[in-house]
Amino acid sequence: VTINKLFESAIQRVCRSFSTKFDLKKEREELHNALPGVIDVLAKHEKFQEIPAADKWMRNVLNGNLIGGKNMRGLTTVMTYKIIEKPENITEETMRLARTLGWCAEILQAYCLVLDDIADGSITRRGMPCWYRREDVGIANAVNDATLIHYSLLQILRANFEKSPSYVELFHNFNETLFYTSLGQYLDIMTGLNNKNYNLFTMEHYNAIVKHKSAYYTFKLPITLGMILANQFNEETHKNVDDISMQLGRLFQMQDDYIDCFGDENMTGKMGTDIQEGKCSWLAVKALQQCKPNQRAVFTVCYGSKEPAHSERIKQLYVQLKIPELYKEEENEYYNKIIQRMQAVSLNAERDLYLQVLDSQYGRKQ
Ligand code: DMA
Ligand code: MG
Ligand code: MG
Ligand code: MG
Repeated sequence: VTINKLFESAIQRVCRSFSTKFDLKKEREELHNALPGVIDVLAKHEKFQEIPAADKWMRNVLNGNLIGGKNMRGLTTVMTYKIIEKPENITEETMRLARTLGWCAEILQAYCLVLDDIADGSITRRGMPCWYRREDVGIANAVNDATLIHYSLLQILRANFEKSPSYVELFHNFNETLFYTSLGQYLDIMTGLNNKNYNLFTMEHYNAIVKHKSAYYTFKLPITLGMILANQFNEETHKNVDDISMQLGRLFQMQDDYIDCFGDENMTGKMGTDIQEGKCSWLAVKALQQCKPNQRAVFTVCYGSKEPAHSERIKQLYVQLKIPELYKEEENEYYNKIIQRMQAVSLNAERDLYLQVLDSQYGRKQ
């Protein structure tokens, strides 16, 4: 608790010195107000005259998968642009473009989540049934909807940036991010289907999973988008963005794994499935590091099983092994390490940006 408090006051001190303090609440509202306009460009497509029902369905798909989340990726995009851009260059139009790119990052996530929930056998997301489990959707639609969502992203990007010199670079970034995320999902899925062979559950393997499945699309993409829009994505910023995004991604996914097991469902809006699915989570890796042979035997029997009593047994084992305490410790250590890395950034605005992104993330329960 004292360590937590220490870090809290440290971040507050850092925050007070920000030259541009980003107002998350206000920006979230503005982001939301921009969504109908962002989606409207899709309706211009001639195909909707031929198939009018599809217009309504696509809006339904996008609204159903874009609303209700924290909009962290969208906000990070806008935050980056606003903090990095020279104040004299910020206009209503450039802010509209920043929010549009923010929504594109959110759309990329929506695409990933629709499929991730099917892959993970998840039940709820954002306090609702997962998209594939909704009565008016079902798995056949959901799989196809992923393609519709992906198309929307590319079309919105084209409608807004086709004539911009950065169109190709933006396009490339979305494409690469999707590729890296899918590589991460591949590692995540194949380790989950492990036939009780837990030799792969190492911290090195875990780091590779989370770097790919989480860090690129959650941090590197949104920050890169904001920097491209501000014309500030260059060799120097790239190195910082890359390093810091990977660290933030690691912290973020470690938290995601923790709340999958120990979080409050009313806060997270999602029921955990990592234990049942036999995922290579931070908790599982840490537990296997601490296990005595008899505990490892319990782990091997109960992990990756759909039996509720087995999941409970794993949670008990985590508590016995003091995994929550180890988690708090490592979270603080990691947080400290990231602050140190950020302090080494020489440009003031860029350093402020990273610290504010971290600030908007730390200690989350959702
Ligand atoms: C998230 O992994 C990664 C992607 C690419 C969606 P996860 O399955 O742990 O996410 P969640 O806990 O939100 O289902
Ligand atoms: Mg999942
Ligand atoms: Mg998953
Ligand atoms: Mg998770």
